[in-house]
Amino acid sequence: MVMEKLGSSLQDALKKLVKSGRIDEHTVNEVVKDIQRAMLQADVNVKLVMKMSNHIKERAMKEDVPSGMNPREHVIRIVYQELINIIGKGTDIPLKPQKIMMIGLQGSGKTTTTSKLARYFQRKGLRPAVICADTFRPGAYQQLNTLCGKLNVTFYGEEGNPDAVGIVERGLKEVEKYDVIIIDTAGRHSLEKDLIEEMEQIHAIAHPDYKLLVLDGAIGQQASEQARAFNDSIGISGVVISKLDGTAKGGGAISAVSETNSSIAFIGVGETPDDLEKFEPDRFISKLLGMGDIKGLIEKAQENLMEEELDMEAMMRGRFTLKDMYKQLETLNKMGPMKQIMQMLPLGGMGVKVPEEAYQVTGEKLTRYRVVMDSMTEEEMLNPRLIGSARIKRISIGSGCSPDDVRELLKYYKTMQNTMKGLRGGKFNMQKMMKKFGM
Ligand SMILES: Nc1nc2c(ncn2[C@@H]2O[C@H](COP(=O)(O)OP(=O)(O)O)[C@@H](O)[C@H]2O)c(=O)[nH]1
Ligand SMILES: [Mg+2]
Repeated sequence: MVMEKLGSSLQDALKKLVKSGRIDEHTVNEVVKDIQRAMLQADVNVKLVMKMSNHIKERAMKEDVPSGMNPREHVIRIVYQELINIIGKGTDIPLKPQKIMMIGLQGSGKTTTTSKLARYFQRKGLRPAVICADTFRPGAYQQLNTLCGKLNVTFYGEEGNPDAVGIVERGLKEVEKYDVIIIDTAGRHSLEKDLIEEMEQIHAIAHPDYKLLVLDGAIGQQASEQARAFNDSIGISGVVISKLDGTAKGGGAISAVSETNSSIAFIGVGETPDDLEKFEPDRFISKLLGMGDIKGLIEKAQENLMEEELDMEAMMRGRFTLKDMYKQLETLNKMGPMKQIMQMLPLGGMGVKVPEEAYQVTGEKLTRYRVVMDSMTEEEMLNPRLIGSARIKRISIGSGCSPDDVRELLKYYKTMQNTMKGLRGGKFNMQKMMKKFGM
């Protein structure tokens, strides 16, 4: 998927900043070049890429690094803000009675998205009805009728009647008692004049509250031209990018959104009626930057970490003892599965590679680790280097575990200690970090 591909190249670019501790023009240029390459490969429009990278360069060099932020965080924050500028905050389609008109070229995913939306509103407790105004594509009536039938959604259409405008007029009367009325329109292979005219007529009759343009995530630069034409004609109130589950690079659609000053409402991630995701810019960009799910992390962190904040700073200073690890494991275990938590931490964006073993502590192992550690002396907990084979034997007997269990724990401790070392340059403090990103 686009996000992962573009994301991993952006992460690589940002890693360069880790190596160089301060911001100099050369490093910024290097990073920006990498970002440009990543975005161009994802099909983002050249002009847009140039504009964005110039902004990043200018701001990174000119703006003072905010106090308490290191140069790398400073640049990450700028990249984050510039991406938000391009991708937009997203369009929120409210959960209330309304009319929605679907527009877009043939094959973009309008009909599929129509059924997904019907399902979406249905799940939220609103009663949807769908009108088929596609009189152009053979089988359009059947396709939508079948989809609606499966979902138990009310459907209006007139098979064989070519008069799309009349169908909409009659359909609206027929389903006026429903909460959300979705009108699926016809596409063409390209932007033909008669498509635009028909769309304008339907628009004039239906007075939709929202006009959602469906853009195929796989199309490249034509996306902008399409979006412009639709926008000039009836206006776009939101965009759905479809097919982001496949190999689509998405950059074309993102460019179109930026160019027409519209914003994304949903993304389509599959062919079934449930494969629709409400667009959330934070999540989308967090993914692009490899910073994990920032929002989700905040929520969890607020619930759990407030009361027992990990002394990350002390650990960063190099004092990461077995005692710290014990506390850390307990806190993290309270928060949820280790892997999930680790993935939410912005380690990737900070250039820290978390070894796979760090993820593999299950609740069961945690219990065993605790038993082992309970048989250690305070001195050993604070200075694990003291633990040689004689002590391993003693601890294993005392805890009823095998010497291998003790060794495994020590090995795990070493891994975690190294990870902490990697973080040290970053002065990592979750809450501070989130504040910096305006969370
Ligand atoms: N994988 C995937 N396929 C999609 C998605 N949205 C639509 N499609 C497929 O794209 C094709 C065209 O979709 P359709 O809704 O008929 O497009 P329309 O001509 O704009 O109405 C169909 O085969 C759909 O199953 C999506 O999000 N993911
Ligand atoms: Mg269709």
